[in-house]
Amino acid sequence: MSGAGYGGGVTPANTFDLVLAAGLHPDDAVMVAPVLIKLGAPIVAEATANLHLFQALHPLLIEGGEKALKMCAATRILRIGAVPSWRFWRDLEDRPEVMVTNFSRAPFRGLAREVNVSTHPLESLLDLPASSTVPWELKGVSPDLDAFPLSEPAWMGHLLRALPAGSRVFLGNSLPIREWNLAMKVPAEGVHFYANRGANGIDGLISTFLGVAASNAGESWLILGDLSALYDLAAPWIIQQLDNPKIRIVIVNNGGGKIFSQVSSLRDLPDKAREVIENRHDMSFEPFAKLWRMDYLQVQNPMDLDGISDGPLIIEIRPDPSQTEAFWAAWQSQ
Ligand SMILES: Cc1ncc(C[n+]2csc(CCOP(=O)(O)OP(=O)(O)O)c2C)c(N)n1
Repeated sequence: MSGAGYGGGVTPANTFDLVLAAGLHPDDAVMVAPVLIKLGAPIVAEATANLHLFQALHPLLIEGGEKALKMCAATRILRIGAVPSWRFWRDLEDRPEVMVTNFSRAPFRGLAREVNVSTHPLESLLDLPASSTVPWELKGVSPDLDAFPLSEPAWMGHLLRALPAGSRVFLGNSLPIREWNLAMKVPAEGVHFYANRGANGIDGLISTFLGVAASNAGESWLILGDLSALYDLAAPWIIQQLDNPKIRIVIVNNGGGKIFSQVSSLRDLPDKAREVIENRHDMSFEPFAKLWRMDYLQVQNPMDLDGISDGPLIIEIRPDPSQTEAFWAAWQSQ
């Protein structure tokens, strides 16, 4: 059951009351979906788990991410795929009584604690006679995006609705991943999600996306932050060599690395220090589009996403900062 670097012969638990899923290649999602359907436990999935592709799983997919997880009393967690980006996951570090069973392509626990954690190759999930007791109900929580239509999370919802069937979507490393997971609903048919995550996650984001887009016959969308875009300005040189450059690079320009404005330990620093940490700026990405002879569109309202050019296209979104702030305040107190 275990391979080199995995759980070292530990037999995986086989009863679960919650599934956390993230970072599954669409082919891996096809492999694990039947097991999850049979298991019947609630699933909190990130977009990159690609589990929305299976209609039979829709009743098990719980909305509201972090908020839903906060109200969750699960003590036996099945994690599938990549390490989840939820705070809930990191807090499991200090909850050794919660049993965590990982099935993943990477032989890492994703938690520093060793007690009550085991890790197994993804394929071995298929051999597991898994069962679920689901002794409690996990309620989904929907964010009220309509009340803040020009906030960053609401823009993720607008983009989700603009994706045609068969699109490949690549989510940038920072807030786009978190905000997309919050706004996530079942997208058009056959939309697949990919992402870069981790300590060096903003490095080469546009280049990585273009690699993912290269073999795609449909549209390919990248959704990333402004600093991440600034970090990889040379990437579009390859576009001229791609067979099917139906490429949309969506830059969510909030004027800096705004993920750092959400880090509680930084909140009390003087504004000058926060300005430096966030690398605040007021740059436009129009000259970037011009440099690489790409079309450019600065969208002001969601309707601007209708009937966009075939591309390659840079879409710059300037979310309304006061609506974004008001959204987060409302969401935190909901
Ligand atoms: C190569 C590299 N350097 C630094 C970081 C740390 N880091 C994580 S997110 C981030 C800021 C990203 O800013 P932006 O792309 O504008 O997205 P936002 O936070 O506004 O969503 C930085 C610098 C990283 N992930 N990768």
